[in-house]
Amino acid sequence: MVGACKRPCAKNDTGYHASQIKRDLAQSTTREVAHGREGRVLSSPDTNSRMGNGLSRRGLLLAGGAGLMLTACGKAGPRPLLSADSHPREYPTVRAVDYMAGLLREESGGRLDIKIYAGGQLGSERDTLEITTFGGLDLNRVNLAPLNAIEPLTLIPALPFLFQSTEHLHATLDGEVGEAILASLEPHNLIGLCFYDSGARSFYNSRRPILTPDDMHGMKIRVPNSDLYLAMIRALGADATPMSLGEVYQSLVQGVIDGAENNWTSYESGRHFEAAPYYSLTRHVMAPEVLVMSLDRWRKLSDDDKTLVSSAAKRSVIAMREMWRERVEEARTAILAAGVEVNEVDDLAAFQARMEPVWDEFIVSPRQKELVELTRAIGQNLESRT
Ligand code: GTR
Repeated sequence: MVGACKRPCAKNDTGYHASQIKRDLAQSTTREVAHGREGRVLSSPDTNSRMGNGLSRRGLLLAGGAGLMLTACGKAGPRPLLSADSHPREYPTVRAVDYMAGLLREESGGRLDIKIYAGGQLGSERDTLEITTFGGLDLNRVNLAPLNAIEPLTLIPALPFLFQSTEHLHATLDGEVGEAILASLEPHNLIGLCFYDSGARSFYNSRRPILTPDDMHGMKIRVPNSDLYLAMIRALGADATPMSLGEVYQSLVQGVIDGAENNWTSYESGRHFEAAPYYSLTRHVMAPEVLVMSLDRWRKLSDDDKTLVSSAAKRSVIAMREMWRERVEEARTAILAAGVEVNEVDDLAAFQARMEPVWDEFIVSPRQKELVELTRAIGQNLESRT
């Protein structure tokens, strides 16, 4: 994987060299860039921000443009689908895409494969999504949060206290609502392949256990780059600070923020618990992860290969749910063993009441309302059966 270097070259903790990443991406096809056609992109103040390894997003896009020229000259051979993930190699989302790669290799006789850049080495989820919409990356596993800014239907599963259980979440995502959300990504140059579990998000901080919304008053809480998350935290009386996942640990250590919110697994995997040892189980959001493909790359697949890719993605969901359950248990055990003060929150209704206005603020279109109603009906149906 790592190319031979004559002089010291930039290498990050996941073992990839900048030069290797450039080579991989130079083989990717970015028709939009080469033709100067700009699809709708995610707004970002740092349009040319530098990623790990000293690469800029613009540099990556240009590298992709060079790849198109190689393809046009007929010199580029088959290459794996390039995929990004903000989590490290052993995280269930990365393992799920790896599992999908195994299915593709087997079922295509080695013609189709996936190469995963894990650990956020290609930049934040917002950065990699932008690259994917241009076709500079083929696949991208992200949370729904960074998609909130471009597609209003993705806000639905991130509504506070929408899902009553994992069963409710699965029944929703595996049916009409999930299909509608995945399909809504196509006008944004993305094919939604599948959803992965992400558990429930709860608050953690460096100051004190949170039992009531008032305990959060004035706390600086990191949120993903999504207006919905900003609104939820502000509704609780805290000070919301948007930043990418990769910046959270350092910001906690330096006291730039007091806390954040996430599931057991991210809290443990990012070592956030070391700097923020109070974890209060509000379980306020159950927004899933999503695996997307660039529309440009998708269109270049034959019909048979499209079927192989969709089917492998769907089957990776089943494997991922198992991996997820196990990994959550491991994370919980590690966190408790580290002496983190974990508390249940008895008065969840107080949090729910404060956050409820964001439903009306963000669910405004008839289609959003219809899908929210469907989601609630699924929950009621499940409840009446128990
Ligand atoms: C995690 C999720 C990541 C990222 C992260 C965050 O739960 O798996 O994709 O969205 O949360 O808070 O940024």
